[in-house]
Amino acid sequence: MPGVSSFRSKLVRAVLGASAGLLAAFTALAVAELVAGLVRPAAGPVTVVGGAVIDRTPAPVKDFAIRTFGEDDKGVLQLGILAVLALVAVALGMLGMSHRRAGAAGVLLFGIVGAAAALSRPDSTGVGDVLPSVAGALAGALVLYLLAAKAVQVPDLAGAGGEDGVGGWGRRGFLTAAGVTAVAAISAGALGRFFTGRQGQGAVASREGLVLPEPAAPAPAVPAGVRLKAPGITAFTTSNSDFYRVDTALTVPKVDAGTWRLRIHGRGVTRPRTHTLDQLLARPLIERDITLTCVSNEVGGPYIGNARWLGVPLADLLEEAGVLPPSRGGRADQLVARSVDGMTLGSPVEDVMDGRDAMLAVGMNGEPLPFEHGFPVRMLVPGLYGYVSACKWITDIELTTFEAYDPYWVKRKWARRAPVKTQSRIDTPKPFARPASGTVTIAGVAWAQHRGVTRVEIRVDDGPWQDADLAAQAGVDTWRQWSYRWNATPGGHHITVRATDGTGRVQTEERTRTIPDGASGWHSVFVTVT
Ligand SMILES: Nc1nc2c(c(=O)[nH]1)N[C@H]1C(S)=C(S)[C@@H](COP(=O)(O)O)O[C@H]1N2
Ligand SMILES: [Mo]
Repeated sequence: MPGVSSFRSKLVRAVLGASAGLLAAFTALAVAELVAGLVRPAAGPVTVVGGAVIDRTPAPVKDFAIRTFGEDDKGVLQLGILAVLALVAVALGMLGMSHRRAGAAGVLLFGIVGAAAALSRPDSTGVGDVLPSVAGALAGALVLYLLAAKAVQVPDLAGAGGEDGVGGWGRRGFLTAAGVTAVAAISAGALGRFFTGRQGQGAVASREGLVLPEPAAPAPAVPAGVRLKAPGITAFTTSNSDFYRVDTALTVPKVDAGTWRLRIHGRGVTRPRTHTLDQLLARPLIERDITLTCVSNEVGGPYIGNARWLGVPLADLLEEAGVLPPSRGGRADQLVARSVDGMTLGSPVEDVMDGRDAMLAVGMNGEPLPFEHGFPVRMLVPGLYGYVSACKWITDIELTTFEAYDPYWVKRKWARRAPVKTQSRIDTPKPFARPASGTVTIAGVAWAQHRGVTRVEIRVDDGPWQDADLAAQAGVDTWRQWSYRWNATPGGHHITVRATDGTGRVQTEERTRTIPDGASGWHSVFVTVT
């Protein structure tokens, strides 16, 4: 039956080719991981390709990813990269069955893509970044070449029939080669992970050993009544583990506090300086409750948190360096903060130096910053969205102008300047809840950082706006809880909220998208009272 046997041989060929391709790709990744672990943990293959993809993703798509996958967006991206890689590997493996050299060359080509991605990353330091991809690709190409050579000796392909003789050896030859490759690749990958982990341990130890000094200026006592008792309302202080996280880092930078440095330089800096962490900690520290918000937060969204931060007043450091704000004749209007992973964020020098509590934070809710939130030092400027102020893993501050330099997100069409827009959110009842009729507590938070919230109003359906009860105001830089006792009647109802900020301006009804400078509009939820 020639038809059956040729189908069988096609199937065997496909399976062998796919296996060879996948093993080659796996080996390439494992070897790259090993070399990255030895020379540069931040240049792991999936990390650099993922990073390059993130850099090139148009802002609306990135925004969509954050919205759809939330804080899982990076896991989804990594899975996506691995899936694409697997498909290409299968294709190259099949190609390798008939054209061994072409298959191997394809793997090498992929290595070049990885190397190019590594070089294009903003934190690239040159040749050390391409080594992992190049070494991985060489190993992968070699594996594909050798496995394809073994595979064609497998009986169903070599035409030796099902007899045991040569055919059995051919099959065993492929399986042995594949097994040895798999074990070697797994070992290389594990060793790479081990080296990467060991380098992170220095950073972990430096964080565990860090004792935060007492603040010279403790946070003002939080007035009684800042926290309302409404069930379901967002806590006034967000715990570190609940605090939202938004950044482009595929692997969280693990910075060793002992070797960390912050350089301050640029336009109008008459006394440029590089600070160590100990030098910063020896200065008088301030402690403040500050609410941080992401510009990608939709109306009613979760990307906001309020923590008690401990840090060095940034304006003082800048004054010492000779910097003047534009209003006092300074020549730089933009402060560009740069992180260890090459992210750049630009803030108005005027805002940083106008007396607000702009700081280089070292503590968050009584602990050293968690790695995810910027250990050892991050910047905060109350009143500005995170992407124009809150640089995590900061290592460099350059004074420049808005004219001269566009930071990362501005290059991607987000606004140069982005003060936080006045917003309010209904935390309870939840959308489509079915509360019983009678008294229903509507409650939530409102924020207008650095202007403060002075009024919150609730409207049910098309009824009149009614004043909500406000919690005490901790300060103009924090959000404010509110609640409203609603006499709920059976049926479907739309509940809408709006806030007024400290300048007397009512939150606008006009709906805008998050890009370019933050979402606006009123939050409303629909509930069915039973
Ligand atoms: N190094 C670095 N800092 C960064 C970012 C980043 O991607 N990289 N993202 C910024 C954005 S967009 C926001 S909203 C805040 C979020 O801070 P959090 O993750 O601690 O909540 O960090 C800012 N600082
Ligand atoms: Mo953000």
